[in-house]
Amino acid sequence: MDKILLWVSVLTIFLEAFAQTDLNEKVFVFPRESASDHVSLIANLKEPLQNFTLCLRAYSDLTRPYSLFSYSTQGKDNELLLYKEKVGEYSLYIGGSRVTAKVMEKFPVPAHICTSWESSSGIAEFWVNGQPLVKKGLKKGYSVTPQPKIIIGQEQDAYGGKFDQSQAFVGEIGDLYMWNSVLSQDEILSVYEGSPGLANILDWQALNYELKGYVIIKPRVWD
Ligand SMILES: *[C@@H]1O[C@H](CO)[C@@H](O)[C@H](O)[C@H]1NC(C)=O
Ligand SMILES: [Ca+2]
Repeated sequence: MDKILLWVSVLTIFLEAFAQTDLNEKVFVFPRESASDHVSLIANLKEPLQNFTLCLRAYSDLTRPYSLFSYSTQGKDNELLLYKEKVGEYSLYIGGSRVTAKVMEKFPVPAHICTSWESSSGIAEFWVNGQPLVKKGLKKGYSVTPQPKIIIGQEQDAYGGKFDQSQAFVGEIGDLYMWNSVLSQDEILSVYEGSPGLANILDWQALNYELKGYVIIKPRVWD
């Protein structure tokens, strides 16, 4: 019995390793509005998070609000959420609280977005196309709960579900990376220029994901 369990866990580790895909130069296309199409990202996150940086590229011609990155945990649906309120306005939720920052933005153009948060100061940063937005602060001293469901394309109002079509993403998303540290300005600029290095939570070049519904992988033809 123990031997069987051992083989099952070896096989699981093996399959998880194989499930990692290099999506360099590719995007997830969310081609229609729905309350179901999404991508589930699998991250190995077992410890509470005190610091993180999240970066991605997004191209959408939506003018209504939408979710860019939805991280929920048991009983905490807005544990970590990157949300676009409207053209030129981004929000970050941590532990259910929210900060918003504004930027001059053309529309519709692709954007490279990074956001970071540091528990010890509560400082949240946004970077859009390598430009820093005004720093804000929230949830000083908090730790982001681990064991998340991470979903791209929909906004979770429950652990892994309860999507709302009016918050769904329609467009293309690529180059998604997440680190368990706050990146410096130089590091953010390297990521923006396409040299992210190794990302230890989520790495677009070794991504473990599941496509659900109408989501298509295509080459990225913009930057
Ligand atoms: C988070 O960042 C602070 C510095 O801002 C550092 O002191 C602390 O050790 C970091 N925590 C972890 C778990 O890396
Ligand atoms: Ca929510």
